[in-house]
Amino acid sequence: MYNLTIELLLTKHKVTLISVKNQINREKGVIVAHYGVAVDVRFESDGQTKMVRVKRNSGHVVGDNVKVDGEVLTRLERDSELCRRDARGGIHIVGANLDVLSIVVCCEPLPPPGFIDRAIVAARANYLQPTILVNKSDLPCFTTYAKEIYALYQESVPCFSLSAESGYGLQALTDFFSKGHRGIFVGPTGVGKSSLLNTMLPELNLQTGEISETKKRGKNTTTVSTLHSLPTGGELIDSPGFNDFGLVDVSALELAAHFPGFEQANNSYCRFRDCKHQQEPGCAVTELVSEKIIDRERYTTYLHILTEVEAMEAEPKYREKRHRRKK
Ligand SMILES: Nc1nc2c(ncn2[C@@H]2O[C@H](COP(=O)(O)OP(=O)(O)OP(=O)(O)O)[C@@H](O)[C@H]2O)c(=O)[nH]1
Ligand SMILES: [Mg+2]
Ligand SMILES: [Zn+2]
Repeated sequence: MYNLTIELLLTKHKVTLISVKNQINREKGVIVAHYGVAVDVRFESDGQTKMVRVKRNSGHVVGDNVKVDGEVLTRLERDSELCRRDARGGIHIVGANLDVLSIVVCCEPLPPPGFIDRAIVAARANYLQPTILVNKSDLPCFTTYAKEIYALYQESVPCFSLSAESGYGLQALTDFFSKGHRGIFVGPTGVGKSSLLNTMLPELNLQTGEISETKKRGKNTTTVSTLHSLPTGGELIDSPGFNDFGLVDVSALELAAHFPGFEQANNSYCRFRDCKHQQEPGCAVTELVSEKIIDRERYTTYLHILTEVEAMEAEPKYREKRHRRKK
């Protein structure tokens, strides 16, 4: 009788301890989908997903680590975040706690001019590894387009040729992410971001859209960002397409240091450490442009983005904001 009571007591404590432990673990999770007024949280402890209500404009994004206490969700500090500015000046957080930015492009529909350059600069300025995914390799326009992209960017960032339609190249991409990266697919609507994920994860079945015959554009099919784990390791976020990748919190000097194609000049150093590659004497970039080693069109794109960034830096409102954000 005595022994039995002790045993029962021990069992009761054990059960209580286990359930307390489960509760603590269950609280921590990551946002895997965002629906505006609710988010899906995947819990660390058991991998289960639960929908939790949040305030509209809560500022939470997919990839955010959170703690859930009943119906109350608290966001944990971010390791990284990537922002963009739209054409009207609105700032959007593209993703949080990422280490790779996958810029998805194709020959139809084409990305807007400067999209890839801005995305690479934004990624580098936020310590993310940019990659370019050239999709739709099954289309006749692919060969010429891919040649162009590889000539411009291959030396600067890893480039992948892919087809969501045929599955071409997807093993190489899966291998890249299996090293444990968390990446996000960004790009204009209709380039095949969701289709790529569907081919990589056949059970996924994300909605994909048609390309308009007349406008040769997509139709903003994806409206919600979602995070997916790859079976061989790594995670990928599908995001809604957009055309404006305006830079946020990137200074003129950061632009000068991170612009793709200038790496060889940065390695051989300009005379001044704060060179913005304009008319400064001893500028390695302008020298390589005059030697036709750096393409003049690329340099013109750089000057165009530099003018934008400098105009932004001159705004007192911007300086104040940047100071506050960097704190
Ligand atoms: N030929 C060909 N078509 C593709 C390929 N990948 C996607 N598509 C087509 O392109 C269209 C758009 O694909 P989506 O996957 O919806 O594009 P998305 O980038 O997710 O677009 P949003 O969600 O609107 O940003 C669909 O009709 C797809 O079938 C590909 O590799 N080859
Ligand atoms: Mg999509
Ligand atoms: Zn220079």
